[in-house]
Amino acid sequence: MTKKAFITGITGQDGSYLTELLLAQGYEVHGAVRRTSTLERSRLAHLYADPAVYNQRLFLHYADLDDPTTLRRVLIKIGPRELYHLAGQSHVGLSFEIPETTCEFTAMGTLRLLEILRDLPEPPRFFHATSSEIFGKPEQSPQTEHTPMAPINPYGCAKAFATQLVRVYRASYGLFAVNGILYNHESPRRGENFVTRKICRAAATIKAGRQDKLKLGDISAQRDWGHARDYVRGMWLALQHPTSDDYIFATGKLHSVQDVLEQAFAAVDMDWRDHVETDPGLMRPAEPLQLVGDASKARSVLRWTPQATFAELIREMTLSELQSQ
Ligand code: F7E
Repeated sequence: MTKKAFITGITGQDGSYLTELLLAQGYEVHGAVRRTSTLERSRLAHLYADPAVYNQRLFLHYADLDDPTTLRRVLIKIGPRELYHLAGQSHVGLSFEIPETTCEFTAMGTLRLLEILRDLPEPPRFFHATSSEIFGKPEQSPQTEHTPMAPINPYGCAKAFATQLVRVYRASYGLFAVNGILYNHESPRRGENFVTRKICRAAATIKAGRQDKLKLGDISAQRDWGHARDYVRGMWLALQHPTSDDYIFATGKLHSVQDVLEQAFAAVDMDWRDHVETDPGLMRPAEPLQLVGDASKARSVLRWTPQATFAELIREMTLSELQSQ
């Protein structure tokens, strides 16, 4: 029988890579899309345009995290075996501007899904894409699945709430529910307001002579950056394991925003120092400290290892931007 998967956030970076992986594995893939008049589906455009795939093995449904009745109806109709919950307001800086919307979708949206699963006679295996932002200012570095949560922004708080609820529903109702604690993961499909894409895009546009300056916030900020394609493979592996648990997905290596600048501008033979300006408006009220993950558990239990290096990732992103100039 064909395996069916359902994805919230299918039009996002991770949703598009996961869709490709699942289709390659022979799955029938269903995704929830928001009811908006402009349909932002560019990351799925190549699949959408393929008559052998769209509406044959890939199906999109109007459903949203603030509309549980519709979600329930769609899930009952499809009967997926696996559910990947990737949707939510995922921009940390923006979460300071729109904290209620962030909590509504990221925290309450997850609770609503868990409540639906709890009622289903045969609930699907559930993957929750949570975030290193739950650790905020962590007591230990690198972090493990046992590091206490200490979020320092509205997004991290919403993710911490949802992460703990996944644990509660797993323990209390026996749901097969996984928290994937994902560190920053990027690709040419990353949203344009995240720092790696912003930098790689600017490097290519400056190279093409259509931009001169790039405004950034704190370039000393450090993150553990991996490739999104590696991380969606981890999501899938976590749902194939016989039991459900929490897993860190990370490279274990810290780099600064300045390292991203160096790699991206080197890929186009330029010096970033000639083009970068600091904009105090892009500084965040609070910055996490030393968010770097220890993925030993995913490595030993799931046999997951990230393939792409930081240098390969930033180069791939910058060259992809050059091509679209
Ligand atoms: O910022 C600094 C900024 O917005 C990275 C999301 O996927 O990963 C992501 O959250 C760093 C921060 O990602 C600019 O202050 C400097 O220190 O690319 P970002 P993020 O906040 O780490 C986690 C794991 C998630 O879960 C999130 O959903 O870069 N930074 N200057 C800047 N950041 C941005 N966006 N723009 C700047 O101009």
